Amino acid sequence: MTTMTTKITFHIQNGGQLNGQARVAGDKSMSHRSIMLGSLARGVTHVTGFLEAEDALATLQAFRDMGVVIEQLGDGCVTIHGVGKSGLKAPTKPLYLGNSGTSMRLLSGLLAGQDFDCVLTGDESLSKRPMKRVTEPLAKMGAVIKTSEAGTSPLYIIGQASKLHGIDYTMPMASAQVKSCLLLAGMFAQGETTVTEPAPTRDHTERMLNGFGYHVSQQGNQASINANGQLTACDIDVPSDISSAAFFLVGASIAPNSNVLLKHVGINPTRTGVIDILRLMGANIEILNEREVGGEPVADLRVTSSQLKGIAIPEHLVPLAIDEFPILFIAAACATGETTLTGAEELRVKESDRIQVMADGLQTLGVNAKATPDGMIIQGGSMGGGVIESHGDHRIAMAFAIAGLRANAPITILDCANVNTSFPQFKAIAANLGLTLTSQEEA
Ligand code: SPQ
Repeated sequence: MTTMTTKITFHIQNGGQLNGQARVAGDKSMSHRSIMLGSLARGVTHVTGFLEAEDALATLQAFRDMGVVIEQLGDGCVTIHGVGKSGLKAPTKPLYLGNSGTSMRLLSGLLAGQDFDCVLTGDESLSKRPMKRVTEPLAKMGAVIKTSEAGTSPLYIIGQASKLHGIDYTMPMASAQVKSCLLLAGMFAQGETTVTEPAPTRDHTERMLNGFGYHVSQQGNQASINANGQLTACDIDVPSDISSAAFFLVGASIAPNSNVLLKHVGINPTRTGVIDILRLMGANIEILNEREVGGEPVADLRVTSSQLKGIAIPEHLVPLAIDEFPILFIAAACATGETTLTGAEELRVKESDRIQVMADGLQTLGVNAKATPDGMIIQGGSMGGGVIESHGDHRIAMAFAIAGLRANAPITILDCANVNTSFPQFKAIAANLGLTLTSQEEA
């Protein structure tokens, strides 16, 4: 177990191929939501495939801090003894949410209408991320939340039990976190809350609420909810996270003589932009054994090596692949020709500025990559080695680890401890499939 102050450095021996099969970590978005909704349900919810990584565990701890009994039984099995919609208790200390934007933004909505006050805090990166996108629409619903002047956390939430009211809100950006935050607040508001999104975003909150028997109506780009429902405990099987699988979809595409089978991956259509983009680039990805598990589509994915080609990434795919751009930029660097990304300014406010940090890292490896305000232009070609600063962003660290498969010299990646926020088994699975990765830990 690493501590928050442990520094982890990855060393990647260049070259190699990926072969074999793997079941990657459970879906992070669904794991968060399973704890939130299971806690508010009546009865006992059993979760399998839960992501036991720092972000989802921060959500789990927050609910324990609010009096919910949650048992971790090992191997992704979690039992939640739901307390009902009005059963949460005031925490005795600030709720610490680590690196997790999803925890903070969804909890701000869920907690705005409680009969107690609370404080939400996070690590250095989370404390810099924009929270006005949730606090402003929540204020329109009657919520009282204090932030820093810049609109960042800590968030001081003054509970407004029975005082919230529904709103009709059109989001200025495509964000599943903002949508989910407002739907969760809407469960405690008088009247109807309707959220309109400018482009489709992940709909796990809507699907899971319906799975718990809480009606959310969805029409086109609108989702509506009111306070008249109750959540009834159910069993949840969390599939593998396509955002974690994406590292191997790209790895096996760019490394010669590779053939990887990724088992039980969530292929919700609001998450599969990475497959669509890679296929447009010429990747060989087969979707096998499609099935539905607990209201979410799941499949096995087979990927084999291919010569990728550069493309102009269609903007409508951007929100459907929003977390996969760090690894897609590596795919672009290995492709023939130019890849351009536009309409992705949201990447600048993730765990790091993923446009700038990836452009800097690619340039370190000798790739012609140019950051633009809302995306990147990458000329594919060869990649060298070097030392990469990941800025503590898990997806940057894992993306450059995979780049090692095609680099012509070793790559060292600094500040990799946060890989544990979303994919603690990354190193073991990557090594098992064929990546030569060693890590060094320092207190
Ligand atoms: O939780 P966090 O830190 O915001 O995680 C990220 C990630 O890369 O893991 C974003 F940095 O995923 C978000 C994602 O980008 C998870 C998420 C969700 O579960 O609802 C939605 C997306 O964020 P947004 O801002 O587009 O709503």
